[in-house]
Amino acid sequence: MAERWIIHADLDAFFANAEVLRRPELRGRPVVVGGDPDGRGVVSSATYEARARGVRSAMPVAHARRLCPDAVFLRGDFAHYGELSRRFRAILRDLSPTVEVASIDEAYLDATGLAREPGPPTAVVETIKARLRAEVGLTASLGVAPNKTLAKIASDLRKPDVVVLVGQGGGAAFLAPLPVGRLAGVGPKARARLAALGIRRIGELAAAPPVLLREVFGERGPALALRARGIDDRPLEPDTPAKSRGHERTFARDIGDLTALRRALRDLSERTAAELRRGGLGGRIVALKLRDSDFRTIGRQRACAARPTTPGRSSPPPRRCCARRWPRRAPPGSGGASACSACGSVASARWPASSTSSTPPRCATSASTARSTSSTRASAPAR
Ligand code: TTP
Ligand code: MG
Ligand code: MG
Repeated sequence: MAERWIIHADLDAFFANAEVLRRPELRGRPVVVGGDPDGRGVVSSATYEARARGVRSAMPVAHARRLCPDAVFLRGDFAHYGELSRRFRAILRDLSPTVEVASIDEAYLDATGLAREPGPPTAVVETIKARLRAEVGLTASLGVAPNKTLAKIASDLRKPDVVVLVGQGGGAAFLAPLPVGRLAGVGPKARARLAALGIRRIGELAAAPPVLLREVFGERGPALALRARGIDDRPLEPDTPAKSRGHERTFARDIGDLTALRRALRDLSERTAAELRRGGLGGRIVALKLRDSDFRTIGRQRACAARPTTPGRSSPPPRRCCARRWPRRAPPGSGGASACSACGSVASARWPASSTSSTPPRCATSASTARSTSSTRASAPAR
């Protein structure tokens, strides 16, 4: 059987480098893309020159400004990034019929059988890098490995502008020394629990008794144990629709007034619902995210009875479902937010309520990254 080769490509400092691309005078300078530099937005992306000074994604822009006062701060231009992302994906699709888009700047490509001789698909890798430079003007880091887990971790390991190869059968040894947090699905809470058990590296996780992993990760334990050993036979899922839609807003000043927060929540919910309607989508789970002035984030989510996102009905679910579980007193600086859901099969079947069409709705094709004071989000589509 042909050796399986998966390439994971992730553009380097995407939004920030996209800005440098159209303003060559910024090349070599620290550039930060995020919310209002004089306000309270968060950093979306920073060039590696800015990162060398400690600037990181999701950091408050004000903090980034303190670390790197001479950086060029820019607001995002999503139309520009969307066009570059489209060109990036087109190159990958030219090279393989099986491409899974994972986010605006990353995708997996199945390169199995594309190499002329046994061994890694070197020519495909070189073509991706060369075409990206020539046709998009950007660099990416590539992970080349026998499966998705390994390729994804490899692409992120030594950014920017590198290719990291994990050979056939080399997965376990490659992963063993890495911190457990590198594995998808091992978040801060799981990391803390594992650390308490003396497990910090992926190799230690791979060797942990199954019963212990089940205790920490529940049903996901066995799958995670396999991944920790470098085993992952998940196929690529080309054209997977995004699982959620949402909106968020960072307020220019702290808001502790619940009425104002509810108004903002309604506005965000309406925008999310309008977007779902435009796409012929429905939703089932409503999620609310609120961040306070100390940048602590609180999240709540709840499945609602299936309902179409008609104008009259789009706003109530977030409040009814989520407000109940909200902290009694909104913390100062908070922004309300919410809403997400997905066209789970029940919701899909009922959408749109007035339609005579028996075709289930099409699901979202992209989702924004939620990262700020408040957000609304709809998730979980099924075709
Ligand atoms: P990433 O690939 O995570 O980050 P990056 O491309 O800026 O940097 P690198 O890959 O070299 O580490 O995300 C891609 C883009 O998505 C990023 O340029 C901006 C946007 N983004 C956000 O808006 N919010 C976020 O929290 C993250 C992580 C990314
Ligand atoms: Mg990137
Ligand atoms: Mg990325």
